[in-house]
Amino acid sequence: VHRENAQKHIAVFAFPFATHAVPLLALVQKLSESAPDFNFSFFNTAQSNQSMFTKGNGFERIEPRSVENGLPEGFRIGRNPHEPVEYFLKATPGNYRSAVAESGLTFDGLITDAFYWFAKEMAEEMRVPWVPYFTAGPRALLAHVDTDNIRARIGINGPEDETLEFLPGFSAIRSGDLPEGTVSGVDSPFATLLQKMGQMLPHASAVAMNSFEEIDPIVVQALKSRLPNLLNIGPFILKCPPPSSSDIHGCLEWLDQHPTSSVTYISFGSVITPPPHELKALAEALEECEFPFLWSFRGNVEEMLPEGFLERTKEKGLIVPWVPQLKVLAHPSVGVFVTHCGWNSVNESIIGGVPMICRAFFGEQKLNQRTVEAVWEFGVAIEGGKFTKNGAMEALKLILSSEKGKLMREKIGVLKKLAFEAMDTDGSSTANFNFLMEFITKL
Ligand code: U2F
Repeated sequence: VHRENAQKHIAVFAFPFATHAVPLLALVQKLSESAPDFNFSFFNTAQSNQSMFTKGNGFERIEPRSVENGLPEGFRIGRNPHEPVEYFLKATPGNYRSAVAESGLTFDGLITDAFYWFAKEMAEEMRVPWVPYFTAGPRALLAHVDTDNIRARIGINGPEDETLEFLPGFSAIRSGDLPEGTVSGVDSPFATLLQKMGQMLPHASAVAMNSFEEIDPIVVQALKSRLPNLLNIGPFILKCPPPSSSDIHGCLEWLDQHPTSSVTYISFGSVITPPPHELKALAEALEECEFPFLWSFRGNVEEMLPEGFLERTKEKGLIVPWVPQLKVLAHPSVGVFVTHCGWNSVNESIIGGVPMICRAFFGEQKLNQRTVEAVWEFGVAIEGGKFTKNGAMEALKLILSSEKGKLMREKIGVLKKLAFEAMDTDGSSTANFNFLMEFITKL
């Protein structure tokens, strides 16, 4: 192929749901800053691209390109957040193939969300390397890479309390904690996607992930023996923090008015709103405990929280639709994070050194929750897996006003230090990022 200049071009395939595309774009942004000879095409749904490519954010040489979202005409988002994902997966990989063909471009490399196992085949056709980016943690990745092995050892749909001693680092993990689709719900399209991902990743050129080696050394070692060039490059948000403009509700100033480690921060990420009876139970617990709280709330507050709650707690609580979470968790006033255990939230809690109360919902969140509680021991899972008033009160008191809570804060402080060290100029994640950079620039 004749080229006009020495510019090389990399195709990037994003997964447009939950917090997947944001960290992938952050990685591409940093790669593009360090590799001026490269152009990037960011293939993603138009909607997801629109939410990220805002003017003035420094995305030179990264071209957003649209792929079909697969939604039927007139589709309206209902209560089930997984529905658009199912439609999208039906259109995939055809939508990526046609978007690449329509671009008319020739690419020198393929960087994709790790979910896209099919990119391996496309990369082979293009005769270029494939670098998948896994946006969750090392334990989830090991569960996916070893899915066939795990199924052979403990079967499908077996008892949920069997521990996984045979998997490195997993002796405190029970089969019921594994990511959805590993040994239960195995017939869903998503389970198939994850299984194929696990089978295909060992054939990638390198596998990048948003974590750091010191977080879970045994598991990372096991992954290194299974995957070529495993590159933990995170917590990447330290290298590429979100734009600082977003504290429109004045959360940080509000936090300034509270004593150290006193505030409960609550968020369930970008996809989930807990069911009404659980929200009510959590609200009642907050009201009775009288700890100050900051709540990033998805949905209609008046409708979903107990009658009169807002008025009664206005001195104690601040409820807003979105907060600058990284900064909130890094604020000294925050004492505990009530979370769904999405991987980005776990990373940010570690960066802030804030213990967690976990209420996992889907995907690999239960595995993150179990790891926080039983391996790292700097948080608790909510009793019975769902919010009740008593369960929430117990957990809040444990972390905010007991010796055990203090110990948890110390333990997460240790991992916080390791996270910052990994991202330091001579840290492991920096070395891994530099390796990735070199790999790309040699293309
Ligand atoms: C999916 O996760 P989610 O998007 O539901 O949750 P997180 O991974 O925790 O990411 C939420 C991000 O949104 C930010 C927050 C995180 O970076 O800082 N945020 C914010 O800035 N302000 C707010 O008020 C609320 C949130 C999935 F559900 C998980 O299971 C996966 O682990 C994850 C990564 O693959 O994606």
